[in-house]
Amino acid sequence: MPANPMTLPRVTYSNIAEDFAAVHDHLDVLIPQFKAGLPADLRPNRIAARNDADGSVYKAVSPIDRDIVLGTFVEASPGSLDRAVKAAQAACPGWNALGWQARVEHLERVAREFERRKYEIGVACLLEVGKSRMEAVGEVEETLDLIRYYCAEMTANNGYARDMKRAFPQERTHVVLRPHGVFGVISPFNFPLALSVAMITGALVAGNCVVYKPSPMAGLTGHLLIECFEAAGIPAGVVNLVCGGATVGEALVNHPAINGIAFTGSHAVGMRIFRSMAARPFALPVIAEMGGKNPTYVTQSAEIATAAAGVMRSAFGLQGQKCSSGSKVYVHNAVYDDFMQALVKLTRAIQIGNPEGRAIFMGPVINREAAERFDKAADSVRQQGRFEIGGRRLSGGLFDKGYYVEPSIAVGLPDDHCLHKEEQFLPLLAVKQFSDFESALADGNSVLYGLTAGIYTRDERELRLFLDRAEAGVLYANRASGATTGAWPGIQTFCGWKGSGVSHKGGLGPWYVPQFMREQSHTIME
Ligand code: UN1
Repeated sequence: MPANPMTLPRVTYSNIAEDFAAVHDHLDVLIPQFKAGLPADLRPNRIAARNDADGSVYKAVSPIDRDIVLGTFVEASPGSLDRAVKAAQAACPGWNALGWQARVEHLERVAREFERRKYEIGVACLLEVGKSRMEAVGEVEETLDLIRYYCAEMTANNGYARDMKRAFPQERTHVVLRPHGVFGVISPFNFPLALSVAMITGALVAGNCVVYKPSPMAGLTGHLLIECFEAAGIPAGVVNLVCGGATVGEALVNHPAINGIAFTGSHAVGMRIFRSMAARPFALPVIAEMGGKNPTYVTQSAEIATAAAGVMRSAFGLQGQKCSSGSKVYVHNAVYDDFMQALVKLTRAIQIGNPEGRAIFMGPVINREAAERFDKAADSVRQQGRFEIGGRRLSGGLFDKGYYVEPSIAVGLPDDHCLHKEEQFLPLLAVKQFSDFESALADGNSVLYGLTAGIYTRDERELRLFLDRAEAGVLYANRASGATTGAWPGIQTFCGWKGSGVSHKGGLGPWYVPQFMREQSHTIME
């Protein structure tokens, strides 16, 4: 008798030592079932809970194997986008008038619907992004916790309303955070569930309505998410789905009736959005998380096995396609040989292949463009340094049907090499040796980004220096499950400093939801 999926152990990114055999058994049954049921017919956009097929049609295939067709989607036409914004605008007064308690109840129903379908949606994510089983199921659990955490924050803060002091006995003042109106939500392919739902939930629970544009590589999960919102009875128009690429995204950002944008993606696109929103007659909120070049420091006092495990998992988990990926490691001279030996051993043991399989840790990179970026970066490593391991694309069999690359560790690169300075979003790790920890920290800070950073040390002074000086919003010490990855709602917060964010408040944390609101003070003479 198959296990009840609701009683299976929860996968997070960090409980790696648990026994997930029962989860795997369930997925063994579910994956072929889901693939067999993938609809070949068109998935139109959803505007005010109705189909809208206006626009050009495109077919999406799995990065695992181009023969797996995920579905046929519609790149929203300008008219369709306009209808979506207007539908959201029309739904705003009613959604806001419900009050925050009713909105929380609605979103808790969404969470229950999502929970009911979580493994199916996790499988969709695995097929659509090429995530390993554990990354995909971890992401559905993270998504669930995100909805519940933001609802709990709304409740704990009494809807962000409070009474203020009285200047006179007959004068009372009340302060309240109120929604802006219509938020455009633009999300990336790499965490199509968690990042979409985080931004949508933040906007909705605060009382805004949403026009949601998933990544063009993530229309399937985008549709499944919207199904959950609709099945949970979210009123029509409160959340609308428009698929498409940069053209649709730009039209959304530039639509005159938009009141704010929540975006997760590249620094270049995030800053373009930020600047175009600032060019409006008055400033509108942009909540953006924009990638990272996340360093890890392995000091002389590090526990080597833990450090190697954490660095390997953060560099190569999800094929290095996380904004939290650890793509640069600074290793003290005295432990360099031991650390590299341990890291290369773990890297060599990584199983790459079809992530439908139980033991696969790395699947494909997302598309041809990513594979070509890999080739270009690898060529430049071979010219200016060398690979300790990896550096090649894989070919033969399934590898010819998707874009599979080796987990790769580069050494001996010049300081200004792109692997030291720029986000690659690929399984490429650059290693640097150091003798002076303070200089290494300064070097690790000398990048555009400031998202996550990690350290392995048993020295209190080094730990203190790291916590005081690392210029990033998410810091980890001595973690085997991930040197720089694996933040969880309500546990870590996820705040991009410098080029990694614009609002300086983090996702997953207590100051996220208020960013979707504006303050109003009510003073009334009695
Ligand atoms: C991302 O890295 O793109 O902390 C989003 C983590 C996950 C994912 C964050 N919560 O690794």
